[in-house]
Amino acid sequence: MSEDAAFGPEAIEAARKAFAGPVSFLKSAPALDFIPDAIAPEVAFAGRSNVGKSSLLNALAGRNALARTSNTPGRTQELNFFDVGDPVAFRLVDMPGYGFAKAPKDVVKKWRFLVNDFLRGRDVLKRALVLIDARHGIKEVDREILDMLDKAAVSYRLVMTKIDKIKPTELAEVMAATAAEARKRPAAHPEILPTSSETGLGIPELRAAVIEAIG
Ligand SMILES: Nc1nc2c(ncn2[C@@H]2O[C@H](COP(=O)(O)OP(=O)(O)O)[C@@H](O)[C@H]2O)c(=O)[nH]1
Ligand SMILES: [Mg+2]
Repeated sequence: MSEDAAFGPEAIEAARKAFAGPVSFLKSAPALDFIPDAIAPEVAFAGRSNVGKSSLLNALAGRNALARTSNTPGRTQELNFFDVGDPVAFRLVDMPGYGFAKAPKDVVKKWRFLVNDFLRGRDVLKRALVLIDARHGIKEVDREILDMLDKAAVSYRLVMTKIDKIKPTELAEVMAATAAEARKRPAAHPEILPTSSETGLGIPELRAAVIEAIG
């Protein structure tokens, strides 16, 4: 994909080094009262439950069990903070998943308030990465968070997950359709990052996208 040329070898190498040091779980915040002091730039990860968010965080950090991967969708309804570097250079924020079936209305409501308040009030938040399953493309449930990001003017990038699960021709189609939607959204980066936590494809570029965001 020609878009990959956006990150040169120096940017890729600098990003590799930035993630080579310690990455550690800091804390879990079920409400804004519990979020840590804003002492480092942050990049947040959002996506539907089961999109592969925990797997991607583990792949980024090169750890197997940093963020708990689970086959039980929708269990994490908290903001989880991870420190990268010691002393901390920046933080990754694992946002609660959305869009799982049978979510009680009050859970959805709580998700909406927590995420919206965080996006609007966190001045150290540099960017969000919104994960989209390559097999499905952008779904209606994803559009709520995209709208929230556009309205809060938090810049974001769309990241395709699980690209190992589809054929290259299908990937090209879903990438094109997703990029077309991204171009219409004011806070979205026009380029889509294809990734697979399974094969490692796109992980160096995703690290570079994080470093670019905090830079
Ligand atoms: N084939 C494949 N499976 C993946 C990939 N990423 C995640 N998965 C699987 O998708 C399921 C959900 O992943 P998880 O990271 O827990 O998703 P989360 O709910 O978004 O945190 C798990 O069974 C993972 O093993 C990937 O890149 N390729
Ligand atoms: Mg998860």
